[in-house]
Amino acid sequence: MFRGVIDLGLSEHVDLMVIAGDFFDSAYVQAETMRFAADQIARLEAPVVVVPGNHDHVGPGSVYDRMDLAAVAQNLIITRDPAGESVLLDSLGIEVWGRSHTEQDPDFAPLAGAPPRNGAPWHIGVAHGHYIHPQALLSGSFHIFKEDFRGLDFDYVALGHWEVQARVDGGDVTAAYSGAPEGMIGVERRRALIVDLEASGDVRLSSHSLVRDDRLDHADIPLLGGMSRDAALRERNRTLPAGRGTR
Ligand SMILES: [Mn+2]
Repeated sequence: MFRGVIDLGLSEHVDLMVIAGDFFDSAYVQAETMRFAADQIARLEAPVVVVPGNHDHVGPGSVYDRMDLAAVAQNLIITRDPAGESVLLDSLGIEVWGRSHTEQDPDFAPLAGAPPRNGAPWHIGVAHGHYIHPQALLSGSFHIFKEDFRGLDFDYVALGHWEVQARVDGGDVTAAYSGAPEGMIGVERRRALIVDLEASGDVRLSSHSLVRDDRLDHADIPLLGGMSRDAALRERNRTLPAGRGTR
């Protein structure tokens, strides 16, 4: 599937690839798998920015300390700063910002401290976390609430952590989970997202199957509405059995 993602990038002539975390499932993947990943990234011949998620976190025991992937794939940029880090791709007029996960922080807020744009025409955020929508309530960690998008100076937010592919309501900001190309049981798989940053300033997504001739336009990609923190807490307390859910 990853080979297919790179093939799609090549056939679509992408200028940049963003991987919004959980690129590797754990720090214990085989060296052969890491080498394969780096070889594939090197084929793209465009910058590839990885913002590590919880499965491929930075810090002690990081999978990225096992092997110098960027020595094989010189177009690979891995962010490392849990407080957030910007990567300027000057020739593209794009700046990418994201916070790298560590294993130590269950209260990690993926969009906290997002900076305003800093001169580059396009500003892309990367957020690895769990978007809270009416069916999601407060399960999982690394919550992203509707209000977390308010005031963000991003043209697009690339979301990671979910296997499903979906757009989410980011207010004025276009935001989506690409989903995991390999997917998981019960989740449609074998797709990747292409993001078009158009001269008009519009951001348009398209979803591409990696195994058949099948493309979904922006409006046909499922869209989930979000919840505020307060509404999610109220709803969770209402639906939990009496005596539980005191917060
Ligand atoms: Mn994750």
